[in-house]
Amino acid sequence: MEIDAAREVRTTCPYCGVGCGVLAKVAADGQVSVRGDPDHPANFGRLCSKGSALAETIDLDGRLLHPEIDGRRAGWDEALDRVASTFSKTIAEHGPDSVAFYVSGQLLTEDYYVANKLMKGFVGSANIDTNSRLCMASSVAGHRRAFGSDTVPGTYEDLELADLIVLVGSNLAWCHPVLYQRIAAAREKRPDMKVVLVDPRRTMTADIADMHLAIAPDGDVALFTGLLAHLGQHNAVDRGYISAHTAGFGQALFAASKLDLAGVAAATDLSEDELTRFYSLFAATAKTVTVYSQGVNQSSSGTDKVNAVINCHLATGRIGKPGAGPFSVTGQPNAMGGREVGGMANMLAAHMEIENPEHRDRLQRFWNAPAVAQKPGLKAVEMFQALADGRIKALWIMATNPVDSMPDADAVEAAIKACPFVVVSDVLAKTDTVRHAHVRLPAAAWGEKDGTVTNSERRISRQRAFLGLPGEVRPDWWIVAEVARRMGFGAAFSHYAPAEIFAEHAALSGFENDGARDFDIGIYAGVDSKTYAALEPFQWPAPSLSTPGGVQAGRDPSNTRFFANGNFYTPDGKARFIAIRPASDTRTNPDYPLILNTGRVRDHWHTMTRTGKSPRLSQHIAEPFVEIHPADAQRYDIGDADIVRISSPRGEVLVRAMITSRQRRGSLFAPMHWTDQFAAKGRLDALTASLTDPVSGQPALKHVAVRLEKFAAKAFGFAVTRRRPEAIDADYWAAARCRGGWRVELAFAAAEIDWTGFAQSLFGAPPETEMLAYHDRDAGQHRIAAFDDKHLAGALFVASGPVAVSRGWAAQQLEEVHASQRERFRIVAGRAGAERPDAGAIVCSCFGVGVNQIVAAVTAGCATVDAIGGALKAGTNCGSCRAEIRAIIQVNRFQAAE
Ligand SMILES: Nc1nc2c(c(=O)[nH]1)N[C@H]1C(S)=C(S)[C@@H](COP(=O)(O)OP(=O)(O)OC[C@H]3O[C@@H](n4cnc5c(=O)[nH]c(N)nc54)[C@H](O)[C@@H]3O)O[C@H]1N2
Ligand SMILES: Nc1nc2c(c(=O)[nH]1)N[C@H]1C(S)=C(S)[C@@H](COP(=O)(O)OP(=O)(O)OC[C@H]3O[C@@H](n4cnc5c(=O)[nH]c(N)nc54)[C@H](O)[C@@H]3O)O[C@H]1N2
Ligand code: SF4
Ligand SMILES: [Mo]
Repeated sequence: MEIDAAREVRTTCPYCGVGCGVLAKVAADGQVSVRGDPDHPANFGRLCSKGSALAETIDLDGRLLHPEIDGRRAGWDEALDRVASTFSKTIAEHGPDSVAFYVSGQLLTEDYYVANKLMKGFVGSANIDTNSRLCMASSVAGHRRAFGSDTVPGTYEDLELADLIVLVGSNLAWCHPVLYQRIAAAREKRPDMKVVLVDPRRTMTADIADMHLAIAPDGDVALFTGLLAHLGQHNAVDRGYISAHTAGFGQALFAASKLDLAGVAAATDLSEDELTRFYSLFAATAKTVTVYSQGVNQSSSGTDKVNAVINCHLATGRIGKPGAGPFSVTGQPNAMGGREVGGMANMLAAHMEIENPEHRDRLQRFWNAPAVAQKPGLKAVEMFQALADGRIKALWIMATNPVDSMPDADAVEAAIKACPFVVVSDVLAKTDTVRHAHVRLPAAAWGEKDGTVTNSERRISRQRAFLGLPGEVRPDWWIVAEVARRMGFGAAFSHYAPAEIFAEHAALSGFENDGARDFDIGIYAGVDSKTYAALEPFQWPAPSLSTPGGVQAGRDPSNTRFFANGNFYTPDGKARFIAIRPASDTRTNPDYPLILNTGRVRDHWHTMTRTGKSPRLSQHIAEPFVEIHPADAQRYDIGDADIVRISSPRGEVLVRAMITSRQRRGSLFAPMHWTDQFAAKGRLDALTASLTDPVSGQPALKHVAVRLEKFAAKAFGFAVTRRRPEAIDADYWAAARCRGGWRVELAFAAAEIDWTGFAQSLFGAPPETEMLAYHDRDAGQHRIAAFDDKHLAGALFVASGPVAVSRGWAAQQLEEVHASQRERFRIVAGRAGAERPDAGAIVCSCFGVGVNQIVAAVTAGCATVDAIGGALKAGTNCGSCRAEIRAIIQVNRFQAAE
């Protein structure tokens, strides 16, 4: 492909479901730069910290550039033949349900469409499921129960038009930062706008909340059934909407009335006063949007939570109207696109239903398919169980890392290892999953591939290539189509390119769609490559104007919201209330007395395969940690920065303790990001259970019973090293990129160690390397530095407690010239870096401003986020850190006043 170096290419961010437009440019020297697309309707030019750092994540370091079979390099022909012949043979011997695909919301729609078509139309099994099962399944199931279709009714604009935003189980400030910023900006213009946050812990999102309801884990069903009862009791429902457009209100209200306010208070651990204030606010505010995410979906009652929320919006008629509606925000860049193509095991393409014989028949005719799947396939958790017990004999994993992200991950890893044939398509050569693949297929990465993604508001945007394909990498759609061709399905998979696949997908959405299916982009059925190349972001529905769906009764074609006037996708066109009764749920027991909640941090993405490459993003939080309430810390004799072991019946992790009253008592929170590539024992999903929601099959990743204990470390260490360390011989370690190399946190159960030998191996330093050392054995203090000529190859600092050396200073030494022996000695001298103030943990990734610098500026009189920006520039670029800066100002001004 021809890439025009001087031009800015309009593409879309590959991280979260906000789906921000990005302008990417390759300079003459090959340097890539990115900025927000001012014309994209998701972000209007904004980017968060992850989006801003995209250019740091696209180097070829660690990339898988050639196909491999059993660990040796192979040609494409051989690799594709091996995949096709093994799948064909397995299907011939054991039937179509003996094979499976496990795919991802990070595939582009075109990739996803082809993979789903191969499995559900040509292999004849529905054993294709996706990491969206861990992410969006409960929302999908809740939508389908209520609306008869998987429809997100609203748009981003509603967040700006609302008078009340209720955020449920969503850490928007860190996980959908640009939406958070849009809300923050709207709130500045209209200070009357209210925000309520429902989250067991006080996250950074609480910064814009007028009310934070620190709900008991999984108290949400009780909270929202209580709200429905309150709306009924206080005559705050929309009788007209209920009778014209819904069914089942009476039963739902009856079920809700079983729990009185005291019962709700007990189930949610909120006071009756808090509940009444929230309920009254909701009842009184017509323009209310309820935004929800993984605190809702990833639960054993996830689908009920979704319907409990939707019930309240149906009861008040607040749906599909400007500034009003339930709003499930999607996680991955193409979670929504995956749902459109039917990437889940219980759906067909184009929002058709696998249980519906007419839909199966329609798909069969459209694809001219030999074997349309007749029944739902295995959902993710079931799929890996079937792998473990040998029912699945060949598995193809694309664009996801289940050894790190599936619940009960050690068992998942064992199942993958035991499977006779595992294919992984990935962009990296080494991940915890790729290492177990028999065949490794090198996929094109962001910046190299072309296609479309759909964001949380149903907006379809192009991802466009601005880099050539390195090595032998190929786009995912090409890889799947080539395998399909070699399995004998050539006619249906040849002459493909992204534009043609998109046109086919659009045509299917409009095929025999008389308005009975919500997903319809039939207007693009005939799209050619030129139009596709220039495609502007658009929202669905976008039916062909010649179909009845194009002028569907009751829907204004210029309005892309759904359901303001009913017209639900149920047989009678009415939405369904779901009668829900909250169930009590005690998971803890004397052996595992604490509840572990899991999720995300601001600057890392999932299993860190991309954000882990960026020094900027790796400095915000550089190691795995667990948030512990001070009372629990005291109970288990844990001090701040201690190393702790968290265990469940399935596995254990070692992480750093972070003691904070933002956490609920009895609960812990730890991030999901760390893997074997970045830490000794940080794979959090080794702890989680395969317990799933009975309707959606989504695992309860936010509520796991665990035990906590201090890891008896005798020695702690911190190191910087220019080379990436290999095989670190320490009980605890966590490695993170910094500008000159790597920084490593360490802890050891033994105090007597040959520290010089350890340092040498950690730095990967040849024996002739000059080593300077300082040892104080009585105090347990050791400092060792290695130089090759004037440059620091590595420095190790060991102490009997958590090491106090300035991380920023130490990392910087890797980039400096140490010309004289005196300068080299300074690294191991008494107070390393003491003359340079430690910036502290990095808060502002864009300008590298640390917490200590911000505290100093607050002490010097800066009282607002803007004042800090003026003094230090922090928070003035992407703005993702503004909530944290505000929190630092609040705490420190409060302390100064004490
Ligand atoms: N920085 C960053 N952003 C991301 C991602 C990332 O990896 N990093 N991933 C993307 C993806 S795929 C997704 S799915 C989204 C996820 O986005 P979010 O859902 O916002 O993120 P999480 O941190 O998983 O969980 C959200 C919150 O749910 C809370 N919670 C836990 N249990 C409960 C409960 O019982 N009730 C309620 N009400 N809340 C509860 C947690 O305390 C947590 O703060 O983020 C997307 N954006
Ligand atoms: N405990 C706990 N576990 C969780 C969650 C949680 O909150 N708590 N959240 C869950 C959720 S919501 C999600 S979405 C999952 C995410 O979990 P995963 O999907 O496992 O995480 P990623 O790191 O995004 O994995 C993407 C993989 O695809 C590769 N890749 C990137 N681009 C491409 C491409 O274009 N083509 C191909 N073929 N490969 C590519 C990357 O290198 C990486 O290996 O984790 C789930 N697991
Ligand atoms: S909010 Fe950030 S991560 Fe999400 S799409 Fe926008 S720039 Fe990317
Ligand atoms: Mo997700």
